[in-house]
Amino acid sequence: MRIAVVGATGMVGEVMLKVLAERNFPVTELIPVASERSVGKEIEYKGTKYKVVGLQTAVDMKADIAVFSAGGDTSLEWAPKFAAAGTTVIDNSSAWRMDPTKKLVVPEINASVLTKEDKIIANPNCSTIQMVLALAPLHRKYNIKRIIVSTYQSITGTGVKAVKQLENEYAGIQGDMAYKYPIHRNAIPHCDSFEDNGYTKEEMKLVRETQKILGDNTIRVTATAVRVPVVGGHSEAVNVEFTNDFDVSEVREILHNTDGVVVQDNLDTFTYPMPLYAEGKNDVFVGRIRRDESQPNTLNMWIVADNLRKGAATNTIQIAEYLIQAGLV
Ligand code: 2RA
Repeated sequence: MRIAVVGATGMVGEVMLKVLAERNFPVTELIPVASERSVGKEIEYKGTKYKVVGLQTAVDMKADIAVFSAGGDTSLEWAPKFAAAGTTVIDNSSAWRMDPTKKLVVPEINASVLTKEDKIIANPNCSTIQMVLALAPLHRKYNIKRIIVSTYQSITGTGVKAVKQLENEYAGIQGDMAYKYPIHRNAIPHCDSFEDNGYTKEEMKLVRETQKILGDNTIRVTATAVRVPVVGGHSEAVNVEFTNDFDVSEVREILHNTDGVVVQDNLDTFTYPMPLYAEGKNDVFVGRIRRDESQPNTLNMWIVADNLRKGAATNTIQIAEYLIQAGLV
C-alpha cells in the first residue's frame, strides 16, 4: 500500500507512523506530508529515511490511502483533492465528522458501514472513541437512554505547546501559553471553543458523535470536558441510564468480551484504569463499574485510554486495515 501520512511531523502524525510500524501495516511506499515549512525534513520509518513532501506533491503521488492529522482547515481544502486523485482519506480533524455524506467510524463498532465509494472517512474525536467503544455493546444489550460524561483530558490533546507550558510551569519558567490559565496544579473546564449554548465544541462532539456512531439520535448525552495536567491519556467518568435493567457482573463480562476493551476492576487490589498506565497502549480501559444507586437501570464506570493512540492514530490505522481486509482499497 502507498500510504501518505499528512501531518507526519505532528504529535498524532508521529504516533501514526509508530502504529503503522508496530502493526506491520503493508506499506510499499510511505509518503510523509507536512506544511511547506517542513518540506525536505527527514523522518525515519522502519530504519529508512524519507523526505517530507508538500501537499500538492503528495496528491500527485496518488497514494492508495492518506491518513490525515493536520487540522480542519487543511483537511477541508486538501482531503477532496486527495480523494479526486483516487486516494482514500481517513481524517482525524472534526472537519468531516458531522457531514451527513461522510462515515464516522470506530472499526469495532461500525466499520461495516464503509463502502468503496467512501473516499473521505472521518475518525471520531478521541474522547468520543474511548466512550463509545465501551458503551456500544451495552447499548445493544440494554438500550441507552441517557449518558452523563465528565472528561479529564490530557494536555497532549491540545498539542506540543501545552506540553511545553506544563514543563515550563513545573520548572517555574514563564513561557508561551497554550491555555489562558496555568495548567500545573489546575483543572481547566474549557476544551476547544464555546458554542452559543454554553457548552464547548469538545462537549458537543461527545453529544453529536456518539449519536452518529451508535446510529441513534434518541440517545441523550450531556458532557463536561475538563483539561487536567496529565500526559498519558484521557479519563472519563460515565453515568449511563438504560431502558432495561442489567446485572453488573454481566456488564463486566460483556466488556471483557469486547474487542479493544480491557476491564480493570478489582477494589480488593485497588485495580482501576489510570492514564499513567494507559499511555502507549492501544486498548480502552474500563473500571469502577458499579450500579448508580440513585436511579434505576443506571450504571457508573471509569474509562481511560491513550488519546493519541486509540483516540486518534490507532483508530485511524485500524480503519485503514479494515479497508484493505474488506477489499475497499
Ligand atoms: C483535545 N480531543 O483533547 C481534543 C483534540 N484532540 O483537545
